[in-house]
Amino acid sequence: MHQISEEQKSKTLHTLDEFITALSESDQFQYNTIFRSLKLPISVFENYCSWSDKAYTRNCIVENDKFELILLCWSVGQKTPIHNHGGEECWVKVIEGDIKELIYKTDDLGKLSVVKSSISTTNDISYMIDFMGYHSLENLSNKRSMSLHLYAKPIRNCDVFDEDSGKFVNKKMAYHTCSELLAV
Ligand code: 2CO
Ligand code: FE2
Repeated sequence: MHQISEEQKSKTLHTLDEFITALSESDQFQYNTIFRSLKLPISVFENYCSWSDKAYTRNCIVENDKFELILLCWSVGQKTPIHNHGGEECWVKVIEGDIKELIYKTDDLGKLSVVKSSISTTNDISYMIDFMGYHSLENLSNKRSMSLHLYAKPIRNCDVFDEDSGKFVNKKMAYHTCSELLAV
């Protein structure tokens, strides 16, 4: 497979096409650098956003065997359940707004407790992987927020905490919208 050069890897990526090409042509260990090289105007995401009163929306920009790039759109007060990432790596960049992240771990009895709480604002990046625990994200802004999520590989299923039963259930992930870039 063609490898992108060291020079290309560290250069700022100004378009979604450049970003997607860099990911497609690289190995997963390079994704952290590539994700952090991204500098896109917010207008890029106008084509991908959708909103719901019921829950945050998952809008697929690109999905292939190697990675999944999705735009999450958060109305006021919306949050995720506590969940893991199906063994995959997860990078999150806040495109606009304020997002609160709580990280949880389970003890020997399976009881959940918060081990870290942080707030990310526009352009902040965070990383998550299952050995760090479970997490939940919440839109803290008093208006809509958007965040860009890179998963490698794509997350097909993950464990989601069911507040009623107090247990994790394995759930299949779904999109609210899918971009035509899917066909690329
Ligand atoms: N993992 C959640 C999802 O893909 C969003 S929280 O950030 O990883 O729906
Ligand atoms: Fe997550």
